[in-house]
Amino acid sequence: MNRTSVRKHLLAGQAPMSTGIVHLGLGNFHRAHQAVYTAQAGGGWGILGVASRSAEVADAMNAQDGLYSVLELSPEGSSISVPGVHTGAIVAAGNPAAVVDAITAEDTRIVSMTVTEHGYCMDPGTHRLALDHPGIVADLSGATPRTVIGQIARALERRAETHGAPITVLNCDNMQSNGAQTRELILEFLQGSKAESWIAENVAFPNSMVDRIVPATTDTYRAAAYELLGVHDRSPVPAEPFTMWVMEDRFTAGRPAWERAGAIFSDEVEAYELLKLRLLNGTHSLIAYLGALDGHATIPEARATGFIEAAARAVLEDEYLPTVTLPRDFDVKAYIASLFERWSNDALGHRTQQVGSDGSVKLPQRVPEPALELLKQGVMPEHLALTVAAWLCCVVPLSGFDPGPHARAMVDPARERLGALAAQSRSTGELVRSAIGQVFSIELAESNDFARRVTDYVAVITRDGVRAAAREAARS
Ligand code: CS2
Repeated sequence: MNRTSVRKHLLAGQAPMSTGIVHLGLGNFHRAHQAVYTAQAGGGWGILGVASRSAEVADAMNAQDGLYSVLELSPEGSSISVPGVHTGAIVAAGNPAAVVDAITAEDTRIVSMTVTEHGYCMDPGTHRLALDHPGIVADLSGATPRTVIGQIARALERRAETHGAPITVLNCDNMQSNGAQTRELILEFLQGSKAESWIAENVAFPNSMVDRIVPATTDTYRAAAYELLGVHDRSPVPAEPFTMWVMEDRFTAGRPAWERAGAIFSDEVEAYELLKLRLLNGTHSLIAYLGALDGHATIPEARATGFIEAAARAVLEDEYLPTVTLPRDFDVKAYIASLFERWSNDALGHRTQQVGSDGSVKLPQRVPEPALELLKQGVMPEHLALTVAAWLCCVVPLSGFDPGPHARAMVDPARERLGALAAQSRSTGELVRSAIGQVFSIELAESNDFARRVTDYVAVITRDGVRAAAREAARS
């Protein structure tokens, strides 16, 4: 695969690019989202892609002239394009100093990230930097930084000490107030540093809301990409046709004309963020956990199952929707209809195992705040309790219960910790309370009613099955 062989699919055309953007997290999401917007915006902006650990994607892209394809799949048909906007790809784990150098370089004007919720070393309860995280401890000791926060912080410090050119830090992960949150974490890391006042003047941290369903690459997608491209792509990215990006227009060193590609610049990003995190991501999690426990490999399969669709509608409409403020002139009915249509995309086959993975870092962004809000109003959020219970049943060993292959395949950084908690706990109630306290927040764990509901649902799922638990939630 090279520029000539895929010329007719190239979005960025043949124009020369320079690296204005360093992007941390060269996963499929970035490659089907920001990279596509940047290619379509034109203007010569190039991206240096930084993979966190695995060399697979970076090697494939470097062997292909920085190229890969985006395979858009829906029941209406498929199409392919090649963003062609990366100037190179490196791997952070093998060369952390190169990452700091790249962010420090004077012609880098934006550093952006999709490193997942897990990548920020943030304490989920306090939303502060986890100062006991081994990566943060090591980075603070003065070693070459390896965490994303450490790398950006040290690079900002070096920019302040050397050329002083301004830069924008653009978080593109599914986190509440993602820009402001990143700023807090970086300032905590740099506490007492001389760079603090320079950062206040020269670094912007716009909030952004990103949206596109992008599964992991498999051989099936490689074969489909080959059919449409006519050449082999080692690393194509499957994606749904829908894409959305809303961000604040605060960039201290310029930006691509992303609006040309359909991005929305808005002063209501927080409203969009919460709407998406709760209605889309929160409901998605419930579909994934109920689906996996009911034996479904994919989200469209799960969503087509009557009791799961009913639970999804209930959590979305009765528990998430009342806790958000809609952006101005927003057609929420059409948005909800489009979510159910997007989850039905069986040409894409997004896996329950993928959406269910990393629940211990994803769910804290989705569940506790709406749950607490409803509890304060005297309303028991039955389906939020069911979400937490179904997640626990998927990832915590519960005696005599087999959650099935899709749940067993879920990856979660807290699996070991939760396994230890399960071993120490004298009852399911004790396990549930400690898990909620450690993963979500003490405040939620202290709501005895909520913890009791979660405990009840865990008991019903393990004794009578997930369908019985969903029936109970629907009745309550
Ligand atoms: C999903 C998201 O895996 C998950 O938790 O909810 O990756 C979701 O597909 C994207 O945020 C859609 O924009």
